[in-house]
Amino acid sequence: MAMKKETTADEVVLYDYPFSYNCQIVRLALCEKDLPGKTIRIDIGPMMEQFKPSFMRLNPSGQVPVLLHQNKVVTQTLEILHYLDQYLPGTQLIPSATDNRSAMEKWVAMERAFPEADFTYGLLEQGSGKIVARDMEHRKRLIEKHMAVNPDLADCYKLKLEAVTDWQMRLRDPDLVDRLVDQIYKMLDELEQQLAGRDFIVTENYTLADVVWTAFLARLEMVGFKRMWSFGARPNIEEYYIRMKQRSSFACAPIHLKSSPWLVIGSAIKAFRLQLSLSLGIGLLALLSVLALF
Ligand SMILES: N[C@@H](CCC(=O)N[C@@H](CS)C(=O)NCC(=O)O)C(=O)O
Repeated sequence: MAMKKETTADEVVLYDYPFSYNCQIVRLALCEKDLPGKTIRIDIGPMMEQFKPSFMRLNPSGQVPVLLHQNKVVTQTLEILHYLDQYLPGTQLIPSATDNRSAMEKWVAMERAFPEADFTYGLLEQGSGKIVARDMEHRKRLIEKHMAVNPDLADCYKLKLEAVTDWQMRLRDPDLVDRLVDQIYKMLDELEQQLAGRDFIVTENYTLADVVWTAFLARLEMVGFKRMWSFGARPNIEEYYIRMKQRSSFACAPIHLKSSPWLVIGSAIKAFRLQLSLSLGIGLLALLSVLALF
C-alpha cells in the first residue's frame, strides 16, 4: 500500500497480510482513493498471529483485514469498504444514484457470497490433503493453548474453535471444489453478459463492484483458473481484466498473482523454530556421539 510521509487526519492503519484475499480488496480500494496509511502485518500463515490475544482483543473474530482510523476499529471487508467511502476523501467508489447503488450492491453481494477460503483451501486439500489436515489441527491446538492462558477471551476463542472445526468439516467434502467451480462458471457467465459494451461493471465509472471483482479474477488467476475467460473463452471479461490490471491501483495494492513459497517458508521457520532447534540439537548430539566412537 502506498505510504505517505505526512500524518493527516485521513491516515489509516491496516492490519494486513500480503496474500490475504480480503486484505487485497481493502488495499485496492485504499489505492483507488489514494489514501495515506500504513500496514501492520499479521502473519496468518504458519505463524498464525491472528490468534494472539492482542489481536483477538482488536478483532474477536481473529481475522484480517482490520482498519484503524482515528481510534475507530472497523472489521469486516464490506464494512471497511463502506467506511472508507463514507468517512474518507478520494474518488467516490459508491455511486450516489439509487439505482446504480443497488446494482453495485447486487454485484458486490454476489462476490461476497462466494466462499473464497473454502475454494482456496479446498484446492490445496485436493493437491496435498495432509498439509491442510495438519494445518487445521495446528490451528485448533494453538487456539486451545491461547484459551487456557487467556480466560477473559474464552468466548472468542470458543467461537474461533467452532469456526475452524466447521471449516475442517466443509473441507472434508469431496465434492466441495467441483460445486464451487460450477458456482464460479455461473458467476462468470453473468459477468460476461453484464460487461458487454461496458468499461466497468455497473456505471461508466469504477465502483466497489470493480474492486471486489478485480480481486476475485486475480485470485482465480493465482490458483490457475485464468483459462475460464482467456483465449476468447469469455472475451468481455478477458478485456475487462486486462484493463483492471493496467490501473495503477493493481500494482499499488499490490494484488498478487503468484503465491510466495519464501514467505510461507520464512513464517514456518519462525513458527516452528523451537522444534527445529531441538531436532538440530538432537541431530548434532547423535552425530558427535557417533564420531566419538571412532
Ligand atoms: N468476514 C471477514 C472474512 C475475513 C477473512 O476471511 N480473512 C481471512 C484472510 S482473507 C483470515 O483472516 N483468515 C485467518 C483465519 O480465519 O484464521 C471479512 O469480510 O473481512
